[in-house]
Amino acid sequence: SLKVGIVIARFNDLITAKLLSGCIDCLSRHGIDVTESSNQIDIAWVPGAFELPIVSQELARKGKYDVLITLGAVIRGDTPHFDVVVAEASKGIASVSRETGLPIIFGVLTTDNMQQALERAGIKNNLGWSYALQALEMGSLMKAVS
Ligand code: INI
Repeated sequence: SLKVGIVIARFNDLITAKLLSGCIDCLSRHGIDVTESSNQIDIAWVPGAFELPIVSQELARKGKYDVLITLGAVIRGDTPHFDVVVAEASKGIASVSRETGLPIIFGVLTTDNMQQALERAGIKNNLGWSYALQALEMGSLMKAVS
């Protein structure tokens, strides 16, 4: 019965779209209705990882979701402001989670290059699957302890 919100960055969507498909596959195999008409899952696309916190905050405030998953990919080789984007995304997501009491999974890959990102998005292992499992665990745990 968990309701899951996914906030996903379009920047590096070659990678983030793969994370999303791993995520959806895992949620579906664990009984979440992932069809178009589902009321158990919503997906919001944002321009980049920097925008993940503000949209997560809006979704968290709706009170509709048991857990949020943020998906992004920040690749060091591509940008001199890697550290800024990663720091703002991670600090922002952590503070939204604490302030709203909603578990938010940090599914932002931070890699040195595209090859490492591809390996984590499906070539070797799809971390989107792991983020979905962590979301199911945290969504259930927070329901149980609150
Ligand atoms: N956003 C990402 O999600 N990944 C990146 O690697 C990245 N790079 O390379 O700069 C990136 N930048 C965009 C940023 O997240 C914002 O969308 C943009 O600055 C507008 O606020």
